[in-house]
Formats: sequence, structure tokens, C-alpha cells
Amino acid sequence: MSRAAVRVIVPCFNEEKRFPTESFLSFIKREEDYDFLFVDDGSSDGTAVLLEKVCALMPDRLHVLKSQPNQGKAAAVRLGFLHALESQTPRFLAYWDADLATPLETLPEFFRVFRERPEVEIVLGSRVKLLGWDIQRQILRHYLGRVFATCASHVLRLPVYDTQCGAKMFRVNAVLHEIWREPFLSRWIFDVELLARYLSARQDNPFDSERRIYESPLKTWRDVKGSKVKPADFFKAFAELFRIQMRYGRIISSSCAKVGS
Ligand SMILES: Nc1nc2c(ncn2[C@@H]2O[C@H](COP(=O)(O)OP(=O)(O)O)[C@@H](O)[C@H]2O)c(=O)[nH]1
Ligand SMILES: [Mg+2]
Repeated sequence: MSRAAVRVIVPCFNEEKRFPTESFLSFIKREEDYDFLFVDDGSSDGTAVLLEKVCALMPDRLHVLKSQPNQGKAAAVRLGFLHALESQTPRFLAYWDADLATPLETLPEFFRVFRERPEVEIVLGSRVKLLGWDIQRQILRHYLGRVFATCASHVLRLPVYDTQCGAKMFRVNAVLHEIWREPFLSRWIFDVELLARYLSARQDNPFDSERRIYESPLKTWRDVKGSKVKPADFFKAFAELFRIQMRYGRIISSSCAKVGS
């Protein structure tokens, strides 16, 4: 693989029809700091063949990892991270939804945050709907998403606005290795579990997490047609949030109490 500073993991499940090949190719030609690792998550359509063809166009910057059978986004992203952390580790790792609901042009904005703020370890894309900004979200998903995000923020004891945006970047360090090591309990909301793990790992001083995690408001975000997430998954997400609370809640609140006392 190339020696790019940022490796971007892109989980792909049955993306043949909506995969934005041109957007990836034109971005990579313009921006030399990035390379991409696509993880084909047991797709049953032509995604694997398509990804091979695309990667063959720029083999040092575009790579594909195939995993069978389908295991869900959490496992696919984790596989990509473990692979990237094994060899020629880049300085930064990101994951990004294949539909480019968050445009690739946002990657340099996240990268800039790390360069300007040495204390930051995680940058989260945040879909804040403000006048004049181009955040296009289905109304139902927006409101369900806001309810969920508020509950997630409670469980994490962290004033985070948006845990579920599929665009996140991480500084590679020992904590990063630790938080990706184990498989996730959750299939749908591993982003929350990842933050819970981060807070647990950094439990010596949890209030510093508010400086180390940076939410970057997105200028553009579009709900791309063809999502495989269904309304019923909203309820599954709550069941998983409960499991996360049971598994990590005590350790997060005890570290908050320790610092507060
Ligand atoms: N839904 C789903 N997405 C997966 C799976 N494995 C990988 N992904 C990828 O996860 C990303 C988000 O999927 P999408 O259906 O757009 O979800 P949404 O944007 O939250 O509605 C895409 O890059 C998918 O290809 C899976 O098993 N199910
Ligand atoms: Mg999507």
C-alpha cells in the first residue's frame, strides 16, 4: 500500500448499483494524502467484481479486502481497521460510508483538525441542520435520530451531538489499537460502543475526552437512496444501547465520579 497519511476504510455491502466510482477516482487523483481500503462485506451482487476493477485502476492507492459471509457494518469496519493497523500503519485512519452521504471533500477538513489541534484523537462528522447549510435528511430519520442521539449522549455521559454519522477519523496511537481489538457487542450502533470503549480506555481523566474528541459540523450531508437500514432497526438500536449501558455504563460513571470528587 502507499505511504499516504490517512487510510480510509469503506465498508461495502451490495453497493454495485450506487457505488460512486467517479467520485473516488477524481478525489484520489487530486488528493495525495489518502488511500482507500474497501471491505466487501459478503455482498451477493456484483460489488466484489466492481471493487476489483476500480482498485486495478490505481493499485497503490485503492485496495479491496473480501470477507464472507455478510457480518454487518461493525464487523466490516473492524476488519478494515485491524488490517490497516497490522502493517505499514498510517498516521490516521478513517471510516466512511460507501454511498458518500458525506462527500469525500470533507476528509481534508477532518485532517486539518488533527493538524491544528494536537490534543485531538477522534474527529466525528456531525449532521447539524442549520440555515444555509446543505444537510438533507429524511424527516422521520432526522427525528428518530435526534431521540437516539440524545439517549446515546446520556449513556456515554458525553455531550456528543451525533454519534451515528458514517464519517469518522482517528489518530493512530495505543488507545486506538485497544478500542478496535475486541469484536463489538452491537451490530447497528458500534459507533456508540466505540466511544464507550474510548471513554473506558481513557478513564483516568474522562473530562479531557471533551477536548480529545472533536465534532466537526458537516457543510454537506445527503441521505442517499438505497439505504438498507429499516425503521425496525431503530428499536434494535435501543436494545443495543441498553446492552452498551450494561457493559460499559459502570466504568464510565465511576471514572466521572472519580474526577468529580
Ligand atoms: N446496512 C448495511 N450496511 C453495511 C453492511 N455491511 C457494510 N455496510 C456499509 O455500511 C454503510 C452504510 O450503509 P447504508 O445502508 O447507507 O446505511 P445508512 O446510511 O445508515 O442508511 C455503507 O457503506 C454500506 O455498504 C451491512 O451488513 N448492512
Ligand atoms: Mg447511507
